[in-house]
Amino acid sequence: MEKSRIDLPIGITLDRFIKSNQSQYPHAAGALSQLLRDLALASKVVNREINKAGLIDIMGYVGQMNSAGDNQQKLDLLANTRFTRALSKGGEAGGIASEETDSFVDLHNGGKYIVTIDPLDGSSNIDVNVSVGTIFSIYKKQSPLDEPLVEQDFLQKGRLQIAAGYILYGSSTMFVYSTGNGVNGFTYESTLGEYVLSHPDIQFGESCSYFSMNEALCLDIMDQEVLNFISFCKEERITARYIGSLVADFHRNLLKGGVFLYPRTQKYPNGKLRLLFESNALAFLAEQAGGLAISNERPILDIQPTSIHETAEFYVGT
Ligand code: AHM
Ligand code: MG
Repeated sequence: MEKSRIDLPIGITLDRFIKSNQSQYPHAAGALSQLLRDLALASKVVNREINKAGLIDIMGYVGQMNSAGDNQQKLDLLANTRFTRALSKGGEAGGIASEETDSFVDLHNGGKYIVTIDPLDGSSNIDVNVSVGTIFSIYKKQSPLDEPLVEQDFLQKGRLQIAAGYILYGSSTMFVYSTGNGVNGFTYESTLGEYVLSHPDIQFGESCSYFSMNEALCLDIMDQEVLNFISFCKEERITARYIGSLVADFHRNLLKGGVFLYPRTQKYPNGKLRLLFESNALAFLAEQAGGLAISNERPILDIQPTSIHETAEFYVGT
């Protein structure tokens, strides 16, 4: 049977995998493990809601916008509620910052970890039965544990992530994460209600099979180098694939080899994707999988964020 990097067989459940990982660190108290389990549990609930979205009245817009100016969908808010509730009940996260809320939430429990999350990414695909995802990052709280959370606790370089991952709600549902020791992917087995290890020690393919970007933006792209790169991809006959759901686009490129681009445009002069909620988590996974993630010609993980909803141009892949 195939083995993962920490020598666990395909088919092992996420719970057992997390436990085995923890046992490699004798002084670990289990808080991170519990946090990961809380995220997995919430994702199962969200997965259930997404699967029945066409049958009950949870599709469509709420009629309000989030801080980035995106129209909020009912499922965006539902996912936000589910993850926030799971994390606050779980008690291991001291605070949460979500793409769907203006500011962070202090859970006032002395928890040593904080979570940044995009509860449901790919909003434009929610109502049309196309893959969407959840993206999360876990950091250590920087201020003293007995003091209230401050914004600065969330403004950490991506390099300081303790763990990061995503859940892809696609033709199957997957939980893919890393604690800095490789990337492992788990597929949801709905009859068991468990994630099981299906993609151990994921590495980017060496060749670049795909390039992914919204080509309708080409007339608005602000950097000639990006246009040159797109021309290069076309000259090399690299196949274009763009879903418009970051998790799904990233996942395909991770497994098959490819590059995702969201450059600076006239509409989004600093790029569209959020550093804390989207790019940093995927950059962490990309580096763990032997790929690269850059912004403004440097590793995106080295950017010092200055605000919670900050965006950055984003190039990630093989
Ligand atoms: P969202 O957080 O409002 O869903 O927006 C993020 C999404 C990403 O999933 C995707 O890569 C990108 O926006 C698509 O943007 P565009 O429609 O400009 O191509
Ligand atoms: Mg998003």
